[in-house]
Amino acid sequence: MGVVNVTPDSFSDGGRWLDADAAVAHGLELVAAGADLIDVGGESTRPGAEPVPADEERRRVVPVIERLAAESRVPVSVDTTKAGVATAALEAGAVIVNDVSAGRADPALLGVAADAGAGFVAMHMLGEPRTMQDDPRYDDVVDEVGDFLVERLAAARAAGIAAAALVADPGIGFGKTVRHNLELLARLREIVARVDVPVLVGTSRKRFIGAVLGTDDGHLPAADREEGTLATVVCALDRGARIVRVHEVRSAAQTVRLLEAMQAAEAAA
Ligand code: PMM
Repeated sequence: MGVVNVTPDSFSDGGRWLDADAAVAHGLELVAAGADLIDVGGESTRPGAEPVPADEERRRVVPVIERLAAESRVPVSVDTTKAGVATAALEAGAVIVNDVSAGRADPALLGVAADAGAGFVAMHMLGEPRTMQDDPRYDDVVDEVGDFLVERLAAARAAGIAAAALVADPGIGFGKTVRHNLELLARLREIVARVDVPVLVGTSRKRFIGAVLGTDDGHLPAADREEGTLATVVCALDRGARIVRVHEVRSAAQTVRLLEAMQAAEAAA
């Protein structure tokens, strides 16, 4: 899944694709580089981010989705927590709703996805973007994220979303310390085993990668987290993730192809 953020303030690429033409061109580049899905977002979910009004979010994403849906051969998802934005995005040609609140921020959103027959990504987040990194605590992060996902997937099915349209995401970086993120990745198999739907993982350029790789005098900047991202892509796919959400598709697609070749060789051995 390639990311197109039509926002002024996303942590890794904020402001770069705010112009619709630039965003569409970027999305098409990601498809050419091997993306099987394109995720378009108009509200930054970086830690501390303030919410964006629905009208503004709609104005950012709809023209981009319209053109990407018409001009690319891959499914387009909309990264939103708002039912109104999801409705407009689905009308514009999106076929998946990627909701970092898993249907909690706007209770009408699950019904919108159900009525449209859209796919739905339910992601775990502790708290909300404005406050989620304040002091996240868990007794057992893997168990608690798994419990949450099982509950939200049941809510999505109860709202009428088909089981085959669901995807679960542990929400790397959303209300988690470096240690929580590393543990979720290392023990991803436990989550994969609990949710009976494909698992999506989004680690791309996230802060915990900068924290692990940074020197004592500070974090590694987002632009320098590409190699670290690929290490997490290998880990997530090897432990059963089916979709990885990344900014740099070319290197991730190559990584996926090598992993698949090795898995095929292992199966044939
Ligand atoms: N991460 C971000 C935004 N949306 N959606 C899902 N399903 N999973 C994620 O991990 C995720 C997401 C934040 O990253 P960005 O600001 O680079 O888009």
